Amino acid sequence: MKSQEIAQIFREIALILELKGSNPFRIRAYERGAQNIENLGDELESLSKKGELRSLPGIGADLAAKITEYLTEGEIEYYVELKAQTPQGLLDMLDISGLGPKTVKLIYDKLGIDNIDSLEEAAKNGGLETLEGIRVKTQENILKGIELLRKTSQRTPFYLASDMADDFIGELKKIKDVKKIEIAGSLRRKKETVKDIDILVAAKKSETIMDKFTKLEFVDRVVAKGKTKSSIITRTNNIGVDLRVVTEESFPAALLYFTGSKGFNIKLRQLANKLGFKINEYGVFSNDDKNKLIATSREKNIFSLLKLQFIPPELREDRGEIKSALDNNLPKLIELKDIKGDLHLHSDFSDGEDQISDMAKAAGKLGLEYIAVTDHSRSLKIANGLSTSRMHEKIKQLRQVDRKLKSIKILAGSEVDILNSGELDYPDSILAELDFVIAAIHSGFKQSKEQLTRRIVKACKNKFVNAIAHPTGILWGVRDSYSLDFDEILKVAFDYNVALEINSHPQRLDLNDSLAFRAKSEGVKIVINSDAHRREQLELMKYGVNIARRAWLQKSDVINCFTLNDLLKWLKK
Ligand code: DGT
Ligand code: CA
Repeated sequence: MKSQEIAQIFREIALILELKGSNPFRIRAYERGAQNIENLGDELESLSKKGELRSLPGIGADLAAKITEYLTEGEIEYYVELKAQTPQGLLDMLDISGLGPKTVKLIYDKLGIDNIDSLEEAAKNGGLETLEGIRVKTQENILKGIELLRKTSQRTPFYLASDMADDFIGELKKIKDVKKIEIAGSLRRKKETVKDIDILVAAKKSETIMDKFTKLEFVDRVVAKGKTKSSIITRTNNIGVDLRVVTEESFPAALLYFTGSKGFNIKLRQLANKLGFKINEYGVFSNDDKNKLIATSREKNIFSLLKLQFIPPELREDRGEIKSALDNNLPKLIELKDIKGDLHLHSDFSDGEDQISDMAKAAGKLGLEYIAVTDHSRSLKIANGLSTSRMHEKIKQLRQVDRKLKSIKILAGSEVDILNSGELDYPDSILAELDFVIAAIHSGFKQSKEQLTRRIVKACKNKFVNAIAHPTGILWGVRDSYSLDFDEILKVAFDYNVALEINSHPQRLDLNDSLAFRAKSEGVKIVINSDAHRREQLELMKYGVNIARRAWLQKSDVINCFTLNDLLKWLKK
């Protein structure tokens, strides 16, 4: 999406300007510009063509010209120059979570530190403490931020890679020689994060395809260019993309092979051997006559040949899926269309952007039968949490809207903070008025495993709590999950009939697949929610469903796949 690419560039410009100590109004202008265009999609291009960019809030002549420059030239010269004037190491330092441009500037100006390695050394030796405003705690946080950055910079979150892959597929499909094209690798398996994007093409000849691939506008640099495989790095987000071109005959076996995972491939090959076949990336061969290729036109034919149920890519992780497929016992995995409601979303009563009625109508358009509007509770001041009196006002308004809208049921809910004591942020008298209560930790992330576990356990025991939101607190690139005694949490969730959430926000995806799998095997129910803060974000649900599929979940495992009646019955238990 061009609008998102430009928004990202504007944000970087703002950061670099801040590093340079430029005029705050100018900095703010780029930040505002980024905010106002990032969700426009194709609308941005049509406005640019009509010369109407300046009708957008926050877009003056200067920013409008830069948007048009990017749309026509694929580059913004001012940005290129700014970057060239700034040491790369300083730009890298800006990627450290919790380290803002003001501090980077301070460290650079006073100590001359202009790269992450030197920063790490200085922080370890306490060398930053000489600076005003930098405390021992700040140094520790910088070191943690560096560690997190090193860990996350190797991988890309699914949603970014998936959008990027769609852009590549869209362009590659236009090439006449391309007979078949599929995404492979961890992206096809819908992993939360991927190392790179693997794309597989079937064609007779590969030269023109490789030429065009390596010259696409999304390409920053070419790492390798060959006849069967080429690799590039993308301009946005630095994602690696591998393109492999194979013959049409080999395509099904190659797709199977390059989808992986490696562990799954090994097990599958062993099974094939036992049955008298050899499979590799070129095809399926009979073992007695090595050169005899067994024709397969589709990947699923290979599974039939091996007398296996088709194993969806999401399950190919060597977690017992081959054995289940042999026994004809694979779960019927949940699909997006099985989701009947969304039980965690926000309205403008707290920190959402849209009114209750707009959220409800948008959810109805997506085919949902019910929603719970779960605004934040009173202690969460930064998210405009509701005081008890505003909560009463909200419930009243919500019931009115619900009576008017016939197409969808609106439940009164709250995302209630679990306080440090493990008590909830509202008295029982308020909780009793709500249809759905999802409890969450939003503070004290650095407490011990015992403390955090105790808080969640205590919340589960509250009779009004129906679910726990984003149970491990992970936020991609910002913070790791906190440590919890998950066995204990599963036990109490089961005993007290509390569902655990798979939060679909693409930076959360929490529970992850292996924890959700464990929850299912302990009989604990799951709820998959969008956590939308505006209408469009209701569509994030698909990312949560991906995780649920990787966790072997069926619709019976997930409470928001229930009909409204069944859900209400479940909530009463
Ligand atoms: P990642 O790390 O997120 O990119 O994960 P994958 O699974 O996409 O890994 P990648 O890109 O290294 O390789 C793509 C697929 O190719 C992998 O899932 C299975 C297959 N593959 C790669 N290397 C090997 C190998 O050494 N042995 C086998 N059996 N398969 C391999
Ligand atoms: Ca890969």
